[in-house]
Amino acid sequence: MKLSFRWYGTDDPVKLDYIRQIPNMNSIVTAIYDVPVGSVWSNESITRLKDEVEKSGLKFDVIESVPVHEDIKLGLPTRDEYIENYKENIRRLGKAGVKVICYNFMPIFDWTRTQLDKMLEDKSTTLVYYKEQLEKMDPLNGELSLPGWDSSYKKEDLQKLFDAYAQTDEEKLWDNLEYFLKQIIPVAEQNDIKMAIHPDDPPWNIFGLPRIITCEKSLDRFLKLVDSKYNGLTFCTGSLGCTKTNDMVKLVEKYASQGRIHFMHVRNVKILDDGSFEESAHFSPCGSLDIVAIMKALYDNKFDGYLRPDHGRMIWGETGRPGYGLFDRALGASYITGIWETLSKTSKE
Ligand code: DNO
Repeated sequence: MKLSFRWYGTDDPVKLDYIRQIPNMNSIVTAIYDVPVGSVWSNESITRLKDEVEKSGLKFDVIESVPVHEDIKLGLPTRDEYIENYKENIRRLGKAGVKVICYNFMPIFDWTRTQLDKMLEDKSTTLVYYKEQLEKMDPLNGELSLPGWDSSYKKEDLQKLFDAYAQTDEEKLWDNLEYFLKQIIPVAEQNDIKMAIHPDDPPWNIFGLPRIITCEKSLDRFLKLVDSKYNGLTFCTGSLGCTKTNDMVKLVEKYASQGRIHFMHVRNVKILDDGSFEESAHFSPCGSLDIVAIMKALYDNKFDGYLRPDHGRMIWGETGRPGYGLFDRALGASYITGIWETLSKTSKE
């Protein structure tokens, strides 16, 4: 297991030097943020980012994300041009030594929460998804504030995208994903980069838009679209695990034993009765997931991919990017390291 930490670049209030001080930290997970989705990343900016990361003593080997342009997801004629750009990014990142690229195939919206600062009993704040709040949200009014949201969309663009997705059902989305993978996976193989799709978060349709990477059946189908180890998963416990219908331990065991998990996002989530959930601290009793059992499933299957503590709450007065402060994620990282060390010292070979 190679411990890693997400960093949003030089504007991130969480400094690389602080991340470096977390025990057992190995790699930075980052991306180029100042270019439009779908364009080719310049070699200069890739080199600058790599140098910055390596200067701090950490490795530059995981990119999250190279985002997929909506035209690819929609299967528009313009997709080929964007796919060529995507391939070029894979080549350039391969030359820079990157080993894993995380991406997702969620229409329009990335991860979605309904409130970013819900106060918990201990007065920390966290991200939540309340079904009731979601039902009142209007994705088209141009005022949504979502954590994984590209705020550069104008109201008119959004309406157009929604109209286009009205013609794109789940099967069409699968076809478009297959088309994309058949072109990019061979390039990933040539450049020794493992592609790792992030599951849909939450793993169900929202705002009437289709979502397909949601459960065991869909992960099986996904992995078969191109049966290469370069076509793999970012296994996000908090995304797949916010519904009781997905058994996290069983799924981690299954896909880790197949060697198809290249990147783990580990976090805990408290599932509420009505299809709502709250993000919680990593410690198992704080949420609905058994983090020790998940880590054991990875350990028993000799997982040697990248793993990052995923979102954290805001604690100790920290402010910043929701889910991505330093303190709670550092606690998560240390908790995970503690579990791993215990497993390695107590498990019989
Ligand atoms: C949320 C993240 C996602 C993830 C993308 C990958 O915190 O896990 O935004 O980066 O879905 O493309």
